[in-house]
Amino acid sequence: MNILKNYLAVVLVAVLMSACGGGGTKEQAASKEVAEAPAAESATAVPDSVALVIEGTDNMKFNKDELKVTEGQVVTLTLKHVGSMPKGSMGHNWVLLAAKADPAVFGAAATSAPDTDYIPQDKLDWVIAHTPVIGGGEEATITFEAPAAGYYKFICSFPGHWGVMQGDFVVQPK
Ligand SMILES: [Cu+2]
Repeated sequence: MNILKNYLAVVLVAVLMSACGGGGTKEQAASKEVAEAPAAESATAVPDSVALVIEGTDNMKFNKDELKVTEGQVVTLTLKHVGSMPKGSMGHNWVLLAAKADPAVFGAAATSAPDTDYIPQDKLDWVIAHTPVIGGGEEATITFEAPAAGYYKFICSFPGHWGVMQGDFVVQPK
């Protein structure tokens, strides 16, 4: 009787060991799937256009401090004023400045340009694109082509706003 018990125990161990050995096949299958993945990814193309939305608030803030696009893309940007204060006291615009522009100098000059959406007309070569000034509950959409790859600044040029209402506009190479 004891001999039979021992024999069964040996058989059981042998079965367990062969079950563990089977795990190797699964691991091999998984690593094969990983190796095939990159080919599928490289087929993804950059879209020709991109739509961006940025919000301005009654607290003098943009809801984003970075926007990213790819060189050559047609950019459709919508600025939404999600507050309720009027354009005269808490107006916002969105201005994309050229890389050579100095935001502080532009912001200071903008205060004397209320009739042109706070875009100083003697500094138009510093402006890549801009929306009009809007008030609470309003929105404005503009379309422009993304400039050359690099880092740009966007600001709101309403008097006193550029210092806090600003962010990076990143243009990635194609
Ligand atoms: Cu503003």
